[in-house]
Amino acid sequence: MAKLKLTYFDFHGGRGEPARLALAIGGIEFADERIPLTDWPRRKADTPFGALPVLEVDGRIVTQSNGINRYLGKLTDLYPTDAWHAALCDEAMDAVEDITLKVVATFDLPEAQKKAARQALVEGPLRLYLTRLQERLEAQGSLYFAGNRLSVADLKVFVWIGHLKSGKLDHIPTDLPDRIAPKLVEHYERVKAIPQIRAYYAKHGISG
Ligand SMILES: N[C@@H](CCC(=O)N[C@@H](CS)C(=O)NCC(=O)O)C(=O)O
Repeated sequence: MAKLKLTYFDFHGGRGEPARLALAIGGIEFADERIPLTDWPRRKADTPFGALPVLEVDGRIVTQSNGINRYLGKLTDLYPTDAWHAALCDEAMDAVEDITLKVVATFDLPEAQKKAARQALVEGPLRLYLTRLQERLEAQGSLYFAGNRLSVADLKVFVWIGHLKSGKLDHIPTDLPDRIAPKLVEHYERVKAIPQIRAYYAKHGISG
């Protein structure tokens, strides 16, 4: 087995979290490097695109979270082998990327503008992505996004719904997913109940 090191920020969630969860589910050992935000300005220039996550495989590095998810999904049997199911898996992951970019664009706005921008997101894009992702899940039988079994797409959507529900995003009501996309919340709870995921968060001191 290749020697793996995953570098991401020292918080739970974000673009590095699905990769951590895939490795935990697959029971694959890896160096779990978590960079404090205070160290980031010093480390940023050492990364290929000035961003994280970065995956190191036997000394070689690769970036781009969804590509990393696919690579690790192949190592952990969490990426569909069927081409159509793989396309569905990619669709869900890329949709989460699209909406994430819209939310991230509000992070550094002055408070009044941030409030207005996030209220507009709640009424527009967030509502749309929640609705449409729920429809895509339902079209696959409501349990998983691709191939009727767990894949890295489920992990990516799980992390996104967790972020929306976390209360860390001011002006985005934490019950938005429950109101707009209850099937995605059921999916979130289903993924959260996976024994390796429970064990992973328990190991990191996160309960519930
Ligand atoms: N397209 C890249 C985006 C990576 C990205 O923007 N990562 C954020 C954290 S989620 C980051 O490193 N931000 C710090 C910065 O841009 O300085 C990916 O999917 O990996």
